[in-house]
Amino acid sequence: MRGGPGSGKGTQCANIVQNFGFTHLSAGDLLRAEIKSGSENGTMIQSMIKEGKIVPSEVTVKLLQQAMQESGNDKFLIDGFPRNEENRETFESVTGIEPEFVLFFDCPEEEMEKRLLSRNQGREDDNLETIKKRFKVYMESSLPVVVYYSLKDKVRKIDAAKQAEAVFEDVKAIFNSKIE
Ligand code: UP5
Ligand code: MG
Repeated sequence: MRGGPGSGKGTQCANIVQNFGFTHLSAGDLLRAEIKSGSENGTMIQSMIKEGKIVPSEVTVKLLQQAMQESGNDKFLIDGFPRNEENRETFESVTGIEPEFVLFFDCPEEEMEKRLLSRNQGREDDNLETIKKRFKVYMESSLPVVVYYSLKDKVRKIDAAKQAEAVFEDVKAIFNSKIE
């Protein structure tokens, strides 16, 4: 699943998990847990997130692989990853897994900015300065991954600017058409 910062990925993943039995893996959540755990990479990850930069692929892919193994499930909803071409290439070559399809949450920047500034969950990257950096990295590095998957006809675009309930109706329709 891809979509800009604050487009509602986490919110809709929670809905999808409840209805369709996937394991939700948020790369961002895994990285934030790694900071909290006090691991040796924690300080590096923390400063990358604060700058809105993309953490090196090997770190993120390892965390995703671990979480996949620990889950005991074989259906995954990967949220907020891959964020650049290098992420994608590393994940696909290390795991041998390609996504069945990619949900793309399309939302105007001003709406995402408004949501992030009122989220109030104490995230160190939810301040205007970092948000602007996240948007820039998203446009420059993450959108090309969406283009890559579009060319493989794997992208399902969702209008993520609507209210959360309406967005979920559209998400459900896509999953229902996939899981027959
Ligand atoms: N909200 C949600 N849906 C709404 C709707 N339809 N209408 C109105 N409000 C809505 O939602 C954000 C807020 O909006 C919430 O308050 C929600 O209630 C409300 P949320 O569902 O949290 O949006 P989400 O798209 O998940 O936003 P998030 O901020 O998590 O997206 P990011 O992609 O920026 O964050 P992520 O955690 O994925 O990554 C953070 C950082 O980690 C990155 O910037 C990067 O530095 C690092 N990172 C990597 O380096 N590599 C990775 O692979 C992943 C992350
Ligand atoms: Mg999120």
